[in-house]
Parts: sequence; structure tokens; C-alpha cells
Amino acid sequence: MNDKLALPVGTTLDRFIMRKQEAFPYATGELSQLLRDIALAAKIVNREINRAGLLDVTGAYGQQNVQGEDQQKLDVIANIRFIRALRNGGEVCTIISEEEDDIIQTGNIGGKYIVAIDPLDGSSNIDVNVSIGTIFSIYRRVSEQGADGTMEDCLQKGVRQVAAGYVIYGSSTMMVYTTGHGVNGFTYDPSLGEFFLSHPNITSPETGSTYSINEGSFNSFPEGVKQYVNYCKESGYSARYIGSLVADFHRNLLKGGIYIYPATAKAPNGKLRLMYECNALAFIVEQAGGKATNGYQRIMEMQPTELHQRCPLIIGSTEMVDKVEEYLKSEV
Ligand code: AHM
Ligand code: MG
Repeated sequence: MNDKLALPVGTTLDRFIMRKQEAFPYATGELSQLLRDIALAAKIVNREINRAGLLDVTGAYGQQNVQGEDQQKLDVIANIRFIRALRNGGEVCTIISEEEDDIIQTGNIGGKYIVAIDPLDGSSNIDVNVSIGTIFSIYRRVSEQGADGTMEDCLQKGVRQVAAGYVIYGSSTMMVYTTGHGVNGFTYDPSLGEFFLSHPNITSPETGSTYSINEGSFNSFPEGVKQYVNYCKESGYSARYIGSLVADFHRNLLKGGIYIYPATAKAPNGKLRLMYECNALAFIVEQAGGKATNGYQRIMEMQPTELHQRCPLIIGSTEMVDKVEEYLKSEV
């Protein structure tokens, strides 16, 4: 699954993207440019996040996003920054964003790509200086170039992603992405303004002993999930739940573990969104040797029917995800 072209730790993200592109003689370089656009926007958002406490940009913005949640100022800022970068880059015709009800046409009718993005995930953590993240998926449009992207371009299954990634704004800032040839992680050096390859060829441990789930909703979990959580406790596993999907996912990806956001009474279809949260992480986890399911179906094979569709998410080390599926199956 991993690239044949191994590049040393310390390679800059720009060079890494360029060298990978050179390995594909017919690549036009547009996807590479698009990834660089995202990295640039991530640096800008990182700067805003780092000074959030100082510049009074934290706190509610006074309006709600399409899911009826309070928007934070930084959500809005991140949304603007990413959209601007993608519009200016020219490779993307259409964007789906967690922060916008409808699809966003960039005006780049010659652009080949569609991007689905959660510009700033884990927004309840912004005001309290806890890790947050950006999540993105990239698809090739199915309609002809020369016009705006269509709904059909947007509602593609996760298996059609050409690239996906996330940025974690944590104790250090990292960008982790895949183009379907393994997963690589880059750490940002703010003094140089560059991302450097720090985690080449990330592989997810087969199993782990950490589980991440909001146990406050235990009473309304599906029976199989309740049983799995009890199994974790009996097994002496560690519970770790940051409440930032990217941060919980990232830890579990590196160390082994499972993240679960099941259907609950409050969120009957789960809380997370298929198009710009679940699919991207599913692509990454599978590329790293892990697994992502809604409990009954592989996430990346779900046919999206709505832009902001939600689905339950069970993601992480393969053996752990398999176990949850067994419990869910025995429920019926
Ligand atoms: P958001 O997109 O509004 O930030 O919501 C997504 C976040 C995830 O990052 C996190 O894992 C989850 O919501 C936490 O939700 P809950 O507080 O219900 O456990
Ligand atoms: Mg989100």
C-alpha cells in the first residue's frame, strides 16, 4: 500500500508533494497544487488559532450554522480562509463546507476537483485552548469541465476520493494526508513557516487499548455499543475522549484505539457528517491499515444523499472495529 518512493524525514511538504507527483508521469500537477493550497490555508488558520486568546477572536459569533449550532468566530475565519485559498488556487470548481448550507461554486469552471471540508472541527474546544482540526476530502468531478460543479459531483461515495487529510492544531500543528498510497504526516515548524515530514508511512496498530466515546450518552447507545463499552471496561482499557474528532482520531491512529460516535437519543443518525468528517478519516484509516464502518457498512461505500448527512462512525484499529461490529450483529 505504501509508496515505492520513500522520502526522508525532514523533507518539506512542498518537496514531498512535488516528488510524489513526479512519480506519476501523466499527472498534471493540479492535485499537487490543490494540496499545497490547503497547506497554505492551514498555516494561516494556524496563525489565527495561535493568537485566538489574544485577539478576541474566540467566542460565539452570534449566529448558527446549518446544523443549528453556535458558530465560533474562528469557524467563520477558517471557513473564509479555506474557501479563499481554494478559489484562488483555481483547481476546485465546487466546495462543500460544514459551515455553509449550499454548495459553494468557486467560479473556476475549468477546475477538475470537488472539495468537502470541515474548516474547523471540534469548535466547542476553541475557547478552552484544546486541540481542534480541519478535515478535507478531494474528489474528481464527474461532470464535464466548463461549467459549475453539480450535485452529482458532490454526492460521490467515499471510495471515489482521490485524496483526504486533516490538520491538527495541537501541541504542535500537523497535516496528515493520503492520496491512496499510504498515509504521511507533516509537522509544522512555525519559525520556518514549513511543514516537514515527521511521520512517514503511518500504519495503524492492529489493535489497541484505548476507546474514545462520549459515555455521557451511554443510556441511549445501541445495545451492541453498550456491550462493547462494557467489554472495554472489563478489559481494563483506557477511556480517552477529547471531544475533537481529529485529535481523538489522530491519537488512536498512532497508538492504536477506537473512536465511536454511535446513534444516540440526541443524535439518532449519529452526530458526525459523512461528506466532510467521516469519509476523509475513513480513507486515511484504511490507507493506514485500519477500518471505518457505520456498524453495518463500510463508511466509504455509503451512498450520500444529502450534503450534510450524518452517520454513526466506528473507526480505528481493525480488530477493535471488528469487535464492535460483532456485538452489533449479535444484537439482532
Ligand atoms: P463540530 O463539527 O460541531 O465541531 O462537531 C464535531 C465534534 C467532533 O469533533 C467531536 O468528536 C464530537 O463533535 C463531540 O461531540 P459530543 O460533544 O456530542 O461528544
Ligand atoms: Mg465538525
